[in-house]
Amino acid sequence: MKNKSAVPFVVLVGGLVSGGLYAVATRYPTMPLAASVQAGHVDSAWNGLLIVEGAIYAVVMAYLIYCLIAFRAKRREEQGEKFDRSRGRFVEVAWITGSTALTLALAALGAHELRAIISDPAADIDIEVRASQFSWEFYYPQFKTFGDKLYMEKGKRHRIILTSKDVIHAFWVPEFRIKQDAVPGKTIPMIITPTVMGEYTLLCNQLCGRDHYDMLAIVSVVEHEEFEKNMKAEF
Ligand SMILES: [Cu+2]
Repeated sequence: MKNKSAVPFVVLVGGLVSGGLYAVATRYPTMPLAASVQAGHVDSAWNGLLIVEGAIYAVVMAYLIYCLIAFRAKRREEQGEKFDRSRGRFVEVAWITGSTALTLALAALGAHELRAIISDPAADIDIEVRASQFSWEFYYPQFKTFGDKLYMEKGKRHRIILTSKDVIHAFWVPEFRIKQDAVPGKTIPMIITPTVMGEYTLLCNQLCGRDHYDMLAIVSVVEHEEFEKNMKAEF
């Protein structure tokens, strides 16, 4: 059982390991619900990364198992069979070129999805989000309405205009996958397009003081009529 049988062994066992990983990953998803267009972009970059990492892990593990069996010592005092070094240079070059190409490809994938998230800043609804110790305040300039609940309309592009009154906070709604620091003295815009109706939680994701843990707000994604109705009164 030498180099000749390495390839079919690695393919078979690697296939089994990556199949197992795929089954577990799809059965037990690690991400919360994806409730925005931007979440789709983040998730496809994340899933692409996981698939490549899973495949590499499976191949390396399969080859490790192969080596344990193929080059084992027959008896305690014996040395195992020596590895055939004649193709070492080829393996080395292939590994380095392959992993360099792969790293660049993954960076390109990440850049592609990031560009889809941050480009085209045209928005339907502007929302000024003001963070302070330890609460959130929302202002809708088009409607001249204030509130402490973040209302969003399903399917519309919202420009979140993020500011902070005191220290650094961070805007984070896990279901939208967008996380952005709110920095005093800076105004930071970002686009969020919610796709699933429901209530979510906005969390502060930057340790900002004693009640940081309690710096939460309700995010409510609603249909057009309800959104308009809520904009008529302070909430
Ligand atoms: Cu905070």
